[in-house]
Amino acid sequence: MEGIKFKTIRKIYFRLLSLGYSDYSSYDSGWRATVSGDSYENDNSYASANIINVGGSYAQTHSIYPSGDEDWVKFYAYSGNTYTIETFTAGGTDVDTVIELYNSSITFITSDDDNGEGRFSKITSWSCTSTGYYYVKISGYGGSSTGDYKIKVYQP
Ligand SMILES: [Ca+2]
Ligand SMILES: [Ca+2]
Ligand SMILES: [Ca+2]
Repeated sequence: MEGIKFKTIRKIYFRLLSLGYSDYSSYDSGWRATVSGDSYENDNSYASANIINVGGSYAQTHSIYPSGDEDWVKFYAYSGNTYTIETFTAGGTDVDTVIELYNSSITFITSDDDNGEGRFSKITSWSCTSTGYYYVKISGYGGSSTGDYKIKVYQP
């Protein structure tokens, strides 16, 4: 019986590996595994958005998992500056991202599906006209695509 349980754990563990997960903090040391996606969860609404600093070196690695997952990040932008918001491969299983940009009142500004590499999203040279926090919602295309991605916000 113990042997059967152990095999089940290893199967889930290797599934996580194959998805490119580098964070096993959600992995239950008991024989039940809890798959909960990336280490930034729960970030499924603007109210729980994580801050992402502006600059290519501040790229964050996330995943869209499970199916239907949404990730929200926010960045501080200054009026008069332009910003590029880009998702790109994390080296694992790529998700087909869709990104949406909102202002601090969660009013929709713009969105993109596939302007980045492959099926990744990129909002290029968005001009900020009001200083404050801006929110980015990242989801999987059609609400069904899952996998890993990186995101960065930078001044082009
Ligand atoms: Ca996620
Ligand atoms: Ca999420
Ligand atoms: Ca896409």
